[in-house]
Amino acid sequence: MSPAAQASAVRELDVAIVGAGFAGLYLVYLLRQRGFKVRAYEAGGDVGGTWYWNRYPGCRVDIVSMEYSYEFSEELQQEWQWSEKYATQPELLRYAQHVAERFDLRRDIQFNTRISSATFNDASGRWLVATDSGEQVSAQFVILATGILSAPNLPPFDGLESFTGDFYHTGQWPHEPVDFSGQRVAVVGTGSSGSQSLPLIAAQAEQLTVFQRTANYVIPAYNETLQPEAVAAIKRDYPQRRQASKLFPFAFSFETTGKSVFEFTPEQREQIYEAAWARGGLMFMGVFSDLLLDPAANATAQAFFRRKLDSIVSNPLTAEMLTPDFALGCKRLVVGTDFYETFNRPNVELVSIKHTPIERITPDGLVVAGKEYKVDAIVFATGFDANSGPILRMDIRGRNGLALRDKWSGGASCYLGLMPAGFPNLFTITGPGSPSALSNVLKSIEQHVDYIADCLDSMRSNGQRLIEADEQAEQAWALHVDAIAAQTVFKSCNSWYLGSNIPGKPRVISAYIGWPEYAEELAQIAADDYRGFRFTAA
Ligand code: N01
Repeated sequence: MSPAAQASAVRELDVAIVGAGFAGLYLVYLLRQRGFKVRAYEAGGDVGGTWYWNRYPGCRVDIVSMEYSYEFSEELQQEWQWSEKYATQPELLRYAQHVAERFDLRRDIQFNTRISSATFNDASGRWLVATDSGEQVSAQFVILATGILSAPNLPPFDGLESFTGDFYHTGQWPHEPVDFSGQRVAVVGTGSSGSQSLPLIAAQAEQLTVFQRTANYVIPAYNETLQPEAVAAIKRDYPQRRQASKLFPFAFSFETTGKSVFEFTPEQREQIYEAAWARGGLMFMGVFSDLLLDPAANATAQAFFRRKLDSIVSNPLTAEMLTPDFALGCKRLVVGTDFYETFNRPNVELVSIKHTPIERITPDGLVVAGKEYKVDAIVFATGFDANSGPILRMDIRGRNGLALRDKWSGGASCYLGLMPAGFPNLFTITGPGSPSALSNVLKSIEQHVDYIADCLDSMRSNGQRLIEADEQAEQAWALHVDAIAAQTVFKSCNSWYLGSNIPGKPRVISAYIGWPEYAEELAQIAADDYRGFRFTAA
């Protein structure tokens, strides 16, 4: 076939997968093993997703690596050696690359290829998927393994194009190391990316100015090198430990009293908080059973946090500025190292932009409240258009040409977080309305991929061609997801969980707070002949 004919030929697949991060890799592995003809399309130059793009200094995972890793292969989990409690981005990327090589996945992944559209053909019951280079793919199923945090958000700051220095977004970091030595650097944003990177930037740069809109809760990671004996102990009964971890809310293990704050005296509470602080990590917010449910309980954690912050930050005014003014846990806690200590350095300045936003960017720096801060480089740690963001950057059209953008104009919704009604045979992995970011996402990925693979198997053996979510089932699920969130602190502030970090985005909770019941419910739905889905025979 000539190159031109080759380019215009339509590739036929059983399953087109969008993305080759941790979800896409496991999809390629499992669906290929089950005999489906699959191909993954990946915008990046290699596997790894989040861990391919986010290469900023200090980038690492906030769930312990022995749990934030695949369990689908006992050989893999036995042979892979994590070196630290919380792996760094380079190690996580090497892990993804190892998985791709070990299971020979790359031959079914097309890199440097962005999917621009996917259109369902009502007559043929197949999807036509188009790449940014004009290639066309016909597939029975499309699975969006696009990740939760893969569409970087760079706010349209006035004058950015005039800036004469270098600027970076943490989620699109260069592949070569960036050297800030001798430079005046600005970091905009103090979520996980900003908070993880700024201690390292401060240690290198001549001057660091941090522009903070909302102070966040930063809990120490107390990262450490993993000891071989401790790793061996875990690996001795890894499968049982994995099972036990998945019975915890959020799908990873943590220490908790399992009781209300108010079952303890103030002195006992203080000791428990101290111990939780000394352990560090995300699940500080799980040390009492009601911290995420009861504002009064949460207030005790906030007060403890404020005392800690005051004891670390030497300038009281800076400590005041760094104090969050919302419920602990509402925005994702930041797991950091030396974050507060960094503000005691003489070369670090904190500028609050809470009431006086960045006015504009000039050739030499940033202007806030009429004052110009001159810098040589700007790091935008301004987050992501999460969850539905990467999905809606594609033009996806379902039954009768319905655009997903229109369907989701009031907020994203999928039945069980798996499939939007009106879009037959289109699945999402960790999609809107599934536990996604409010779980150990590696476990959520494996659960979704296993579930979808079983569903496709069942359709094949039952001679079914199409699966689609029932509109009413989807609406009922969305109400349920929202009702659960309304009982927690998660709707009490603005966060990317709600989409409220993106101007104009509908304020809808994107994650289902309900692991492990979620996995049990999905298993029951499958046992009830996939209740809430409709099938069409071949
Ligand atoms: O993004 P964020 P992130 N002007 O949205 C500010 C995961 N992650 O990349 O809070 C000025 O949390 C914004 O201010 P505000 C993790 O799940 C994990 O840091 O909207 N400022 C905020 O301070 C995490 O939660 C790790 O008022 C603006 C910051 O930018 C998620 O990714 C590491 C602004 C954005 O914070 C996202 O984290 C990194 C504007 N116009 C990321 N717009 C681990 O540790 C936004 N901001 C595993």
